[in-house]
Amino acid sequence: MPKAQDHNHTQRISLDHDFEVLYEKACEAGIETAFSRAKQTPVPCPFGSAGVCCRHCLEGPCRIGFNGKGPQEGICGANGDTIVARNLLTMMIEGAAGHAEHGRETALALLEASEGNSDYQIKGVEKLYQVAAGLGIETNGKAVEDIGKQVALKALEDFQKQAGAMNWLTLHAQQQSIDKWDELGITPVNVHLEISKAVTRTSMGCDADPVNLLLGCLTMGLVDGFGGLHLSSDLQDILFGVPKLVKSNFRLGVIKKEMVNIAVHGHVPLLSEKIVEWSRKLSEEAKAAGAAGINVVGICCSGNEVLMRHGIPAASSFSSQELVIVTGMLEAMVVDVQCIMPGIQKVAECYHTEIITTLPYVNIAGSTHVDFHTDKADKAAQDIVRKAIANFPKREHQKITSFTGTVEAYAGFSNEQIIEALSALNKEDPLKPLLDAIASGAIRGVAAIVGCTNVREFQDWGNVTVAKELLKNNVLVVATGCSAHSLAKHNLMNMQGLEYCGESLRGVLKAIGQAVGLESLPPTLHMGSCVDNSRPADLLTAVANRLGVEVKDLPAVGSCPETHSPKALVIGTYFLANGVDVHVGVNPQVSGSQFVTDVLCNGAKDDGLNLEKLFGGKLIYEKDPVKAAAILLRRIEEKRLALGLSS
Ligand code: CUV
Ligand code: SF4
Repeated sequence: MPKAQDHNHTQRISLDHDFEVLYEKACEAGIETAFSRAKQTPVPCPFGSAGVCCRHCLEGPCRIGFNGKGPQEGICGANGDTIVARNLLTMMIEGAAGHAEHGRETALALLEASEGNSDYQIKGVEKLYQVAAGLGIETNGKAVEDIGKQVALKALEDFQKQAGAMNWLTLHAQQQSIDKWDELGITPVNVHLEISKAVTRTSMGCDADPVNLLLGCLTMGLVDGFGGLHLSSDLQDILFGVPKLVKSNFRLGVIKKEMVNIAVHGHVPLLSEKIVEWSRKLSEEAKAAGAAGINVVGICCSGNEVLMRHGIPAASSFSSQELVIVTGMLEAMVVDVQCIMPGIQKVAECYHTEIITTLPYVNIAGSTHVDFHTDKADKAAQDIVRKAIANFPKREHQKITSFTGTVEAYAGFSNEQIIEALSALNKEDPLKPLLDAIASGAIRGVAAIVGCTNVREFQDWGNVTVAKELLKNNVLVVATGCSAHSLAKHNLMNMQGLEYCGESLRGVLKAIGQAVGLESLPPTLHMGSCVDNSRPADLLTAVANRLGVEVKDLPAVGSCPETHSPKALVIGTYFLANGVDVHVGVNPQVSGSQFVTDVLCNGAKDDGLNLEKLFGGKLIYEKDPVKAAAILLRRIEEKRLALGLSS
C-alpha cells in the first residue's frame, strides 16, 4: 500500500498536471494505481526485458545467460536467437489477434445490420459503395442492405478462405508490395489460419530458425494491417459513417460536476456508439435524478472513436485510466475490450463508480456485467445509462476533485476529410497541393505518431516531444491512439500549437485550413483510434500511387514513443513490411539476440539480412525523444534525396 510520505511531491508521473494532482490524492488515500504499483517494482526482470526467457513448455522456463555466461541454450536446444525471435512472434500474435477480433466483430455487425436483425443500420452508404467497388462487388440496381451483406461476407472470407491472398490485402496494398510479399512467402491467406499457424510454429519443437520466425512476424504484421486495421476502419465507416472535422475538448475538465458522467473505455465502438445515443435520449431521467444532464467522456481508443464521429470529449489515455475514477465524479466506466486495466475495479470500490463490462470474454471480478450483443444493443445501452443515473445520488461529495481546465482540439481527419479540404485548393487533382508542398520542401515529409502511453514512462512527454521536434522541422504530423490524446492535451491539435510549427509548414496548414473556413489546419491531425492507422497507411498509398512510386520511397516515418502494447508493435511491423521506418521509444525486448536486433534495426548497407534491405525501412529503437526525432528527420531527408526532391 503506498503511503503519502513514500512519494515526494516532485516525483512526477505526467506532463498533465491534473493527473499529478489525482495521483497524489490517490497516494494519500492509500489507493493503489498502476503508477504506484510500477514504483514498487522499479526494475523489470532483465531476462524478460532482453527477450531471452522462454516459457513455451513445461521443461522450462529456460533462460539464456548474458554476455556468454550461463546457459546459452534452453533444455530443448533452442538458442538465444530462436528464443528472442519466437517471443517476438508471440507478441505479434497477441497484438494481431486483438485487432483481428475487432475486425471480425465489426464484420459480423455489418452482416447482422444488413440482414435487418440488429439495432444498427448502415450510415456510411458512400463508403459502402466505394469498398464494394474495390472488392469487385456489383452494386448496380442493388439495395444498400444487399451490398452491405456482400461486403460483410467478403470480410468474413478473410477469416475462412484456404488459398490466395486476403481480400482486404488485395483491396488496399500496392501491387509491388504484394509481389514482394509473395516472393518471400509471407502473404497471409486468412486471419485465423495465419494466427493458428503462428501459434503452432512458436510452440515447443516447431520453428527453430530465427529468420523464418521473423518472416512469421511480418506475416502477422500484414494480418494486423489488413485483417485488423483496414477491415475494422472500413466497416466501421460503413456502419457509423466516415469521420468528418469536429471540435472537442481534452483533459479532466471535461468531467462535469453537475452531470451524470459516463466514461467509455476500450476499443470496439459498437457499444460506445449506442451509449452516446442513449445518453442523449435519457437526459430527462438524469434531470429527474438531480443532475444537469448526461456527459459521456472517452478513454483510450473507444474515446477516440466517439470523438472522431461525435465530438465526444476525451478524459484520459491508457496509463492514467484509473485516476479518472479518483475525481469522484464518475458514475460509470463502461468497458469493452483491450487496454482495460483490471486495477480499475479496486479503485472504483473506493468511490461510487460502477465498472461495467460488456463482452462475454472480458469480465473483471467484482464488476457489473451487462451482456452486449448487436440485436440488443439499445437495451444494453439503456440499462447502462440508467445504472449510471442511479449512481449519481450516491456520490460522496467530500471525495470529489473537479477540474476546470479543458483544451480545445480538432479531430475527425479521415482521408475523406483531408481530401475534401485539399479539394478546396485543387478540385481536379486534390492531392496536388500536398504533393507540391512536399516537392518544394515546404513540407519535408509526413510522420504518424501512434501508440499508447505507458505507466513506466513520464506520461505524454515522449509523444509531445517527438511531435514538437518534427513540427519545428516542417514535418506534417498525423496521430492516432493514445498518442493523439497526448498531443491534443498539450495544444498540438488547436491553433495555439501552430507556434510549434516551422514557418513553411505553418504556411501550408494555413492555406489548406483557410480553404475550408478555418483559421488553419491544426498543427497535428487526429486520424482516429489504433485500428485507424489504416488511414495514414491509405494516405501514403494514395500519395505513392499518384507519384508512381512505392510507399517505401516516400519521406514518411512512423513513431511510437510511449507504447506499452504488443498491438503497437504489430502495427509497426505492418508499416515495416511496407518499407516505412518505425521508431519505438520503449524497449521492444529483443536485445538478448544480436542477430534479431541486426535484422530489425540495421541499415541496408550493412552485411547480412535486414529489414531495410528487404523492404526499405527499419526499426529504430531510441528512448530519448529528441534524439529519436533527429534520426527520423535524417531518414526523411535520405528518402527525399533518393526521390530527387529538393534538399
Ligand atoms: Ni488502441 S493500444 S493504450 S487504447 S493506443 Fe491507447 Fe489505443 Fe495503445 Fe491501448
Ligand atoms: Fe526451455 Fe525449449 Fe521448453 Fe523453451 S521450449 S521452455 S527453451 S525446453
